Amino acid sequence: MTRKLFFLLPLVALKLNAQQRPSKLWYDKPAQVWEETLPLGNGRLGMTPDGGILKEKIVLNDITLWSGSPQDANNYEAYKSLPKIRELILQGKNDEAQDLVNKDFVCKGQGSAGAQWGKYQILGNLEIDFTYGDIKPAEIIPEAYHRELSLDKAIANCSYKINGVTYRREYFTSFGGDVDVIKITADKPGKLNCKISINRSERSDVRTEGTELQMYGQLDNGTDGKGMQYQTRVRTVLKGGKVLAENDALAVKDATELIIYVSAATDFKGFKFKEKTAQLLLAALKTPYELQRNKHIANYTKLFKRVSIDLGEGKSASLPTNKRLELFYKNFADDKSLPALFFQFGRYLSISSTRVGLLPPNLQGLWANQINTPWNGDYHLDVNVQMNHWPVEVSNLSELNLPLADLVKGLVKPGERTAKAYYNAEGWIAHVITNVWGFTEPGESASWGATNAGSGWLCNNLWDHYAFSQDINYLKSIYPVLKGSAKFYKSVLIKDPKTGWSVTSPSVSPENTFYLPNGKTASISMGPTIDNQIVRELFTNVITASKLLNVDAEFRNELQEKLKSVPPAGVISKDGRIQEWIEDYKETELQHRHISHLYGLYPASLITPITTPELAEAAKKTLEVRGDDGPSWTIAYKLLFWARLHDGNRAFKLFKEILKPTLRTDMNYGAGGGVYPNMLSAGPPFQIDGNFGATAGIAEMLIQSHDGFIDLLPAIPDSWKAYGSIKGLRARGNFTVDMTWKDGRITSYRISSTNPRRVKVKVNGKVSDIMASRL
Ligand code: FUC
Repeated sequence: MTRKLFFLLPLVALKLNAQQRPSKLWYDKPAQVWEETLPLGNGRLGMTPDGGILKEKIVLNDITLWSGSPQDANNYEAYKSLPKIRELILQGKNDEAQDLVNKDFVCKGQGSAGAQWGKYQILGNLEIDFTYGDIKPAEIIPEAYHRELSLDKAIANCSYKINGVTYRREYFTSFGGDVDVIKITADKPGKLNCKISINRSERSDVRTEGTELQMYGQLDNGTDGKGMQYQTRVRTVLKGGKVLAENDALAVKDATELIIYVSAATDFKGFKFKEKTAQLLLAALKTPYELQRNKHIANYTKLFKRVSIDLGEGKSASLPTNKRLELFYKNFADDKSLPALFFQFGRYLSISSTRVGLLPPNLQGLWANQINTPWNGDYHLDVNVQMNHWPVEVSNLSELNLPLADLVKGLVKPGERTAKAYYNAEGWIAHVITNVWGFTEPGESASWGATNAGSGWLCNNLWDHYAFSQDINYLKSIYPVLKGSAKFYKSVLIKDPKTGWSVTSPSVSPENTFYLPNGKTASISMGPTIDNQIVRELFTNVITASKLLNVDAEFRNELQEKLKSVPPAGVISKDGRIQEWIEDYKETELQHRHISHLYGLYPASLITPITTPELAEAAKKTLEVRGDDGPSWTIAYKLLFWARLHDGNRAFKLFKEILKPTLRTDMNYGAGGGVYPNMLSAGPPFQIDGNFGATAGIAEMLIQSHDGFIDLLPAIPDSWKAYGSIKGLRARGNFTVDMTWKDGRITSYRISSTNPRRVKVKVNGKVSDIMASRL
C-alpha cells in the first residue's frame, strides 16, 4: 500500500519553479585563457572552445589517452624489512622506520615521476582561423558578442556581428553520435571564410586525405617508446562555398554554414581506433544535424533532468557569469541562484566526464590542456578520486559510480601481488596513487607513498552505490573486491602493546607529518586514525554484505572477532581534537590540507552529532584549528564536514570560499583555492574534485541519510531559508526525495521509491515513520 504525503503546496508548483530558469554560464567576451573556456564532454570526448573571433582554439580530449604502460614496480623483497620497520615504530623510532621504508618499502623505479607511470594528456588543439572579407584583423570591431554554455542542453555557443553579418557557432560533444560537433553560420550568404587546422605539441603527425584532416600519434610507454596510439579525423559539411585541403589544413571559402565533425579514439584496451574514428565520422556525416543535436540533448537530459533545484533568484542573476562570481564573493545575498547553478554545473560535469563502461573522472575530469598535466592527471586515492564520486549518488546520477567500481576491480589482481610483496599478506591493497595501468605499489617516497588507506577508502565509494541503490546484483559483483580488501587489513593488523588495539603498520596519515617527542619529524606511523576508521567501516560493511548474500559465515565471524580490537572511531587529544595518529603527536603544519582523521565524519558515518556527540565536538575543534583555507578540494571537504556537523552557516561560509574568484594556475599545496571564471575549481591549478566536493556539499546541506533516517534540511544556511525547492535527490535505501520549504521549514515533501516501504524521516525537527510512495 502506498500513501501520498503532506502537502501544503502541490508538487506541480515545485516543478514549474525549478524549471523556469535556464541553467547557463555566459560571458560577453571570448576566453582569454583556458580557465575561461567552456568545458564540454560526453564521458569520453572533451572540448573546451574559447570562442575567439579571429582564432577559435578548441582543446580536444579523449579520456582514454594516457602515456605510460603497465609495470611491475613491486619490490618482492620488501616484506623482509617489515618486521624491522614495525619494531622501530613500536620503539618510537618512527624517523628510523621512515628511513627504512624509503630504502626498502617504496615502489621500484621512479614511480609517479617515471615515464612508465604515464600521464593523462591533451589530445590536441583544433584551431579555426577566420577572415572577414577585406577587413584587417586590427580593424575588426565585433558587436554584440555573447558566449554561453547551456547546462540544460550540454551545448555551448557564441555569436557576434561584424560588418553587418551575424556569426554564430554551436558546439557539442555528441552523447548520441560520440563525435565533436561544431556548427558555424553566417546570416548573409557566402560570408564564412576560415582555415581549420589541428595540432599537438609532440607525437603528432598531421595530414590531409582528400578533404579529411587527420592527426595520428603514438605516446611514450616509458619502455620502447611505442605506447598508446590515437587518431583524430576532421571533416566538414558546407552550405554554400567550398572546402579545399591546403598545407595540412582545410580552407573553407565563401560558405554560409559550416559543420565540423571531429572523430577521435585511442587504442586503449585494444580498441580498433582507426576503424572506430572512421565509423563514427561516417555515421555523423550521414545524420542530419538537427537529429544529431536532438539525440544528443535527449541522451544527456535523461540524466540531467532527474534533479531540479531552486534556491531563489537575486539581482545579479542576469549578469555574465564572471561578474556574478566576483559579486557573489562580495555579497552573496544578491545572487541566490548561483549556488543552485554551481550544483547543477557539478552534475553537468559528472555526466560529461565519465560514462558507464569507461573510465572515472581523473584529477581534471577529462579536461586537460597540456602534455604534462599537473600530478599526471591521474587518480589519487587519498581523497581526490573518491571526492569526484561523492555527488553522484545523492544527486541522482548513480550509474556514474560504476566506472570507478570497474577501475577498482582492475586493481585487485595487481593489488594482491603488492600485498604479498610488501606485507606477505592476503587480499589486495592499493596505496596512494593509481593510473589506468593498474598501479598499486606504494609511491616513491615514504612521506606520502606508504598510506594504507587507498584501497579501503575506495571500498567506501563502492559500498555507497549499494547503500543508495540497494542493487543486490551489484553488491554481488563488488563483494569479492570488498572481501579482498578486508582480508588484507585483517591479515596486516598488528597488536599495539600499549593499547591492545589491532592496527596497521607501517602507514601514513595521508601526506601529513608530525613531531616525535625527540623533536625529529616523521610521517610513518602505526594505526593512523584514518586507517582505524576505514578498517572499522569496511569490516562492518563486509559483515553486512556477507549476511545479505548469505556467504562466508566463517570469515564474517573472524571479522566480527577482529573488530573488537580495532580502535574506536576517534580518540580525543589533550587539547580536545580528534587525534590524527595513535599517539598525540603534533602535526608539523597545523593547517595541513588533508584532514584524513575526520574520514569517520565524512564520507563514513562513524562520527555523528547524534551517535557520538563528544567526537563530533572534537571534530569541530579539529576543523577550527585546521582553518578554512586550502586547495579547493580541502575547502569542499570542510564544507562537507560542517554540513555533517549540522552547521549550515559554517558550511555556507566554506561554499563562498570555494567560489573565490581566481586566475592562479601555479601548483598549490597551501591556502588559495577558488574558482575560475568558467566555474571550474582552482586548486590551483584546475582540479575537478573541488567542483564535485562542493556539489556533494550542497546536497549534504539539504539532505542526509546516514543516521538511520532521512533528514530533510539538516544543515540549511540562513541564506537559503526564505524559500526553496528541490526535486529528485536520492537517499540511502533507494529513496527519491522532493521537497519545498519556506522560512527554513519544510512545507511539502514526497519520498518515493521503486520499492515503496516504510522509512524514517526527520521533518522540521521531528522523526516519524512514514510509508514511501511509488516512484
Ligand atoms: C594530493 C593532495 C594535493 C593535490 C594532489 C592532486 O596529493 O595533497 O593537494 O590535490 O593530490
